[in-house]
Amino acid sequence: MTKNNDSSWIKSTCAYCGVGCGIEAKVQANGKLEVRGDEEHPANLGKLCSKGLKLGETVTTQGRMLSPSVHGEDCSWDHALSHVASTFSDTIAKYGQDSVAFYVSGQLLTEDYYVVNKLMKGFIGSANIDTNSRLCMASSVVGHKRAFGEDIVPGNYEDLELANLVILTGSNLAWCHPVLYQRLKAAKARHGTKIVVIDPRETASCEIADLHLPLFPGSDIALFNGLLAYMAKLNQINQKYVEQHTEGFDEALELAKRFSNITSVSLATGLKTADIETFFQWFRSTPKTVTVYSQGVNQSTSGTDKVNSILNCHIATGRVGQPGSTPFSITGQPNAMGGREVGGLANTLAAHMEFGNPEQSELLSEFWETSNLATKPGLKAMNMFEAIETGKIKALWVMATNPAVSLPESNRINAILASCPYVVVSDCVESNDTLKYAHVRLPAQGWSEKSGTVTNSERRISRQRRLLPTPGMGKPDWWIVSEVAKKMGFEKQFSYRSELDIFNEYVEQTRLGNEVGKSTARALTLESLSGMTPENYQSFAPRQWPAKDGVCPERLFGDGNYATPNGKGRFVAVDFKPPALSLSERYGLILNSGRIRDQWHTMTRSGLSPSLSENDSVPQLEIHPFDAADRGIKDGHLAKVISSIGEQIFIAKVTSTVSVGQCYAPIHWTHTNCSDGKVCTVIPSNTDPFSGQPEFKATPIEVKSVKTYLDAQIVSRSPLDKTKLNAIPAAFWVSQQCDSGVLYSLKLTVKTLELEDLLAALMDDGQPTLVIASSGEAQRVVYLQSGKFGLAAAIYPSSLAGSQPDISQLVSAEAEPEVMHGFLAGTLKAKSRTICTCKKVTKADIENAIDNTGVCSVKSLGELTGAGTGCGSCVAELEQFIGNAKPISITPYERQVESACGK
Ligand SMILES: Nc1nc2c(c(=O)[nH]1)N[C@H]1C(S)=C(S)[C@@H](COP(=O)(O)OP(=O)(O)OC[C@H]3O[C@@H](n4cnc5c(=O)[nH]c(N)nc54)[C@H](O)[C@@H]3O)O[C@H]1N2
Ligand SMILES: Nc1nc2c(c(=O)[nH]1)N[C@H]1C(S)=C(S)[C@@H](COP(=O)(O)OP(=O)(O)OC[C@H]3O[C@@H](n4cnc5c(=O)[nH]c(N)nc54)[C@H](O)[C@@H]3O)O[C@H]1N2
Ligand code: SF4
Ligand SMILES: [Mo]
Repeated sequence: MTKNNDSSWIKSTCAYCGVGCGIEAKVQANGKLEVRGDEEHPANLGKLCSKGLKLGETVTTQGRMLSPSVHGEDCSWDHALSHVASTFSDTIAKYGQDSVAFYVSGQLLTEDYYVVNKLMKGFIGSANIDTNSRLCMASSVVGHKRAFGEDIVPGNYEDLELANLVILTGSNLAWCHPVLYQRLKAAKARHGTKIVVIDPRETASCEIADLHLPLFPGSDIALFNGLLAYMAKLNQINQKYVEQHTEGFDEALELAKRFSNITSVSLATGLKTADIETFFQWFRSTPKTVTVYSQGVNQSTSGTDKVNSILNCHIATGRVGQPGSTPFSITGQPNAMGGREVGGLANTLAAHMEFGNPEQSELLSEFWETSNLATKPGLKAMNMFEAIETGKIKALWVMATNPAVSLPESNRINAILASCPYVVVSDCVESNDTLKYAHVRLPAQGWSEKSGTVTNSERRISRQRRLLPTPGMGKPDWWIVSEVAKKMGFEKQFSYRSELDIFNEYVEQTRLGNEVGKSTARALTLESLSGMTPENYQSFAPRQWPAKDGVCPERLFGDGNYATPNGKGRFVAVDFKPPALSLSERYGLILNSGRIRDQWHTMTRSGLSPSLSENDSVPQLEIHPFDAADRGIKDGHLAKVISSIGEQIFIAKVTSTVSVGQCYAPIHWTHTNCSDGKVCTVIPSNTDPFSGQPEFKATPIEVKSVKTYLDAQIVSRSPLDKTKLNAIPAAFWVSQQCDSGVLYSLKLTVKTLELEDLLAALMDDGQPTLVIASSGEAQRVVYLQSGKFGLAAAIYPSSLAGSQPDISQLVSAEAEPEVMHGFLAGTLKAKSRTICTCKKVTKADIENAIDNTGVCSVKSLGELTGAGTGCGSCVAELEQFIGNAKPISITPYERQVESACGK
């Protein structure tokens, strides 16, 4: 049977990033979910990255929220929903409609998003609904609206393959959109696409870069304004296009001219003039250019202006919405795009209809049959939390996001959540940092149980299909919201029978006033999807919008007609401003934050996969060797990050992929799985004036070493009590999911500690010790539970860290008794770090293959070990082992040395 007509494989969409890969899933005899790439899905044509491939490991009932609860007591759905509905209604009656708020997420399905937006903006009559897209895409949204007149990504993924020059700026595509990165890499192999990476760090994406521009954090506008001025100076502006299809060019050029001299660009960006020149020349001589940008651009106090500085260069050359030639804002979350479409952001209405357009408001009121439509934009995420702080908002409903971790100023946000009179949280897990503050907890269906639609970064709508039954009492988010809406008195408008009813309503909404030429028209339309039957919806194949009858454009604005009232594209005059906070004597390093390859956000899902935890299992602070040496910080030891608003401990990773003076920390660890490592604790909330997006990537900090004497590791079948963990004399602990158990790594501040005493402090009584074995300086113990392995632990001097075995092997389902005995005898070998997650190839496997066979290419290494032959995300690292990591321009480290030598 061929892959595609075996009906036991169900097609759906990956749970994670905005590439929106199609998957096929099959429930195996043991109940586990097998996942493979869907060869028919246009986004990925069968490919998946490590996270997609390991989705099956994350669908577990372990740790799921199973029942609704009110004030800590499990209860019926009816009770919980009535409680929410009456508290919201009472609050509104007493304090007005702006005293309640929703904080939602790009991880909801379009149908979920549609209903919650409808309830808030249509019936409660306030626009105090915002989403985590505020932290993610808001600057791009405003940039798009300013330049194009509507929030639209004009291009398609194929454009990355058709281009002759691809600029990745503020995007680590290799790790964050891996399948698209692999498509780009394959295109480069076919026709030699030139690739420029603009990023302060040397990232995995630099593997395919012909030029890496490690600019100073936040200096993008100087570079792109310099590019615009350069193009104008050399008469490379597409004059005809600019005259016919655009406005505002002269003003934009006027400001850009501040950087008409390459030396001034070099001073502002820290880049070598020769590199700037090369970049400018390539842009000038390559009509087929795609600029991909993401959080290094958006998450900045000048994020919106950064976006427009990029768009200005594309508009000036007519490189918008052309095959292989377009700007490309790449989206983060699986359905951030769907959310932007239905209107999840506080400053938009619905279906690309906007506040300030009375005709659109009228159409919408009539369509929703409401007299209470919101009349003004609501509060953006940070302002929403500030309004809780000042008592203006009294009831908050958080859905599918974890603000206690992901908003800046974590300590303040946590205090705000603790002080909010009424907090409702809908989530699928039973614990995360935000759920701690919930008065009402509502169990939502998880990815594999949900059904509906999502839109990816290239405007392609795909179905997410139900694959598994829901554990406990979990319900779809749209159902939960609709039931509350009904109980609040909006019975008629929220009586949906299924997600299809909602989808059909949304399709009709995109048609409102959308006839060409009308002042209410938008490019967003799903017209040709009207009136879907259950059969059509079930078999719906991925398709892009605009979805119109007849000929439908594959790209937008390619004909020079924009979505602005007069049809002209707009230049925006922007100027370079440095990040909000500058370095000082006290805070002399700049902290950048972002993602790592194998984890997703706050780890509530990817953290459940043992395989995904094997590559990077602890929160590491990347710091340059010079800065580390200055501060006595050693690789693998603790480093405390201190900023003006807080401090947090990480494990130091000393590396010259970050420049001197800069550090990088991952966003994934939380106080649910770690004592520290929560990066937003140290990040103050400075936001972009237009988009409200926080500056997550440029915080002045200082770093200090933290002395510890002993390391301890504990692996247990069942999780340990966190209160007890927090009470022991450890400067730091972190937990990690492993095969059949949880591994804890601790850094102790005491010079001596008996293992028995440590365990007595952590465990309930009554479990017999099998053996305590001490060999050399280490102490080891194994506990049995009902004759089976229950827990193992070891304490050893911190100086031995790195040479100790990873004891997660002991709890593995396949662990043999010899492994246990080897551990107790101190002969168990250290487990090597996994490099290739897909094929489970470790560092030791790779080093052995190289030593024993002398392989000298990644290809033969792959043939020998399998490494790099899955999703390909580890290839950059494999190149390092082979020793032929390609020199790309110069590394940030060399640049610092050169500038220190006055070159
Ligand atoms: N593995 C993984 N993939 C993911 C996610 C995940 O959690 N894990 N999350 C998804 C989501 S929601 C998102 S939004 C995307 C984010 O995808 P990306 O934006 O690619 O990811 P980040 O790591 O946040 O940041 C990108 C790069 O911006 C660089 N940068 C920092 N400051 C500047 C600057 O001033 N200028 C420039 N030009 N660059 C700068 C950083 O060094 C970093 O390498 O990833 C998506 N994909
Ligand atoms: N310092 C720093 N901070 C950042 C960033 C950064 O680069 N640096 N990036 C920002 C960006 S771009 C983003 S997108 C955010 C992400 O930050 P968050 O949105 O806070 O992170 P997630 O872990 O994705 O949180 C999603 C929550 O929803 C739950 N969930 C998953 N699926 C569903 C569902 O279908 N229904 C319901 N009800 N719940 C569900 C999950 O269990 C989890 O608790 O972080 C932002 N914060
Ligand atoms: S690139 Fe990876 S994480 Fe993103 S959608 Fe595809 S498989 Fe999922
Ligand atoms: Mo994001």
